[in-house]
Amino acid sequence: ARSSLKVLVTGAAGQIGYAIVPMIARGVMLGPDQPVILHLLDIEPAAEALNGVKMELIDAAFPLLKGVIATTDPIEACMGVNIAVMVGGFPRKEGMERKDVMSKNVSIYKAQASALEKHAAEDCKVGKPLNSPVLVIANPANTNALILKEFAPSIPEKNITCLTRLDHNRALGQISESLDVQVSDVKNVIIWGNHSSTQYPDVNHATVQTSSGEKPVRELVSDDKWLNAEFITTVQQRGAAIIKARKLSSALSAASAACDHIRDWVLGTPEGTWVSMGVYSDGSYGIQPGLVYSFPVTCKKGKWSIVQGLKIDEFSRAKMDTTAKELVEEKSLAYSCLN
Ligand code: NAX
Repeated sequence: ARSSLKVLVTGAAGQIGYAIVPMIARGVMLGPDQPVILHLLDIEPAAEALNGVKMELIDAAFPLLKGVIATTDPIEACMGVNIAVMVGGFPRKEGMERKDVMSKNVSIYKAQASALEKHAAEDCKVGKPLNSPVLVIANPANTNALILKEFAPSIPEKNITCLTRLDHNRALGQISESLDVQVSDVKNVIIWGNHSSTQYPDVNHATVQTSSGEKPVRELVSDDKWLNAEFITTVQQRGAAIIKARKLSSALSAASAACDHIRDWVLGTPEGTWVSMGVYSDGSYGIQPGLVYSFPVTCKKGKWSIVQGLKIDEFSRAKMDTTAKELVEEKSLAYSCLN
């Protein structure tokens, strides 16, 4: 039998936590043959609720779930983990300045970086046998991931990513709705940049599988105006639309996207398909190194690589630079909070 993988979920007593733990325990993240042990972390005020989640996991009698640790101690939570899903963070509350939220989260990610670095499984640090994924979901996701990377220098930068797959999936969903095609027939949209409203959802390379072969989305959607304006803002503003409708932020879609992100990273993307991931920039597409920026990537054997050579027009260039600029500002704000 395969040995269990230890999966850390921080913020596990929260909304996304509640949606993602059953997915992981059912094999949605790592496959139907991979046993898992869940390490759930939250903070003291949520300790009782966290224990309730643990009780429900026991009650669900998931065959793949070989153990649950529920704790408020980051060291215990990080001990020996192979995969880390960082959902815990400080939410923006009414009347709070951007800088205040940033400051709270930067200190959380700085502290958790050292807990992970010291206590995660060796393979999390050296990138074997999986690439031992660390996925940051909590906002500001890109900048939290950057801080985690900076304060966990022995974890390879390639192992630290942030979630923009939800935005990617939202873009697929919008194309599918608009063309009335199956979402599984749409592929290769791109989310560039920050997981914020400056992100750039790009359809210039996206295609749809039709009965007469693969067709560019640009060819099938006759309304350029929709693609260049409303489509983009709908994807950018989708999180706000969900909050307005549900009075709560996205949770099931975020949890599902997080499973997609890790699954594709560990098990590989299908031939000819790419996905969007927030990764440490290597300067590709003129995006300055030192930012966690969302790029199109393919994954193989636990390693992601940025899709190279895509043609970028002027319209895209401007939008890619705008979102990069916001990330530069977030980075300096984050550092000013640390000083
Ligand atoms: P909740 O507020 O329901 O849950 C967050 C949990 O984190 C709470 O239980 C809280 O006690 C815990 N927490 C706070 N500080 C912690 C710490 N230091 N260590 C461990 N746990 C801690 O939020 P939820 O709706 O689950 O969203 C979680 C995060 O995901 C938020 O930051 C949210 O903004 C972000 N999102 C990111 C998305 C993305 O695509 N990247 C989309 C969904 C979501 O909005």
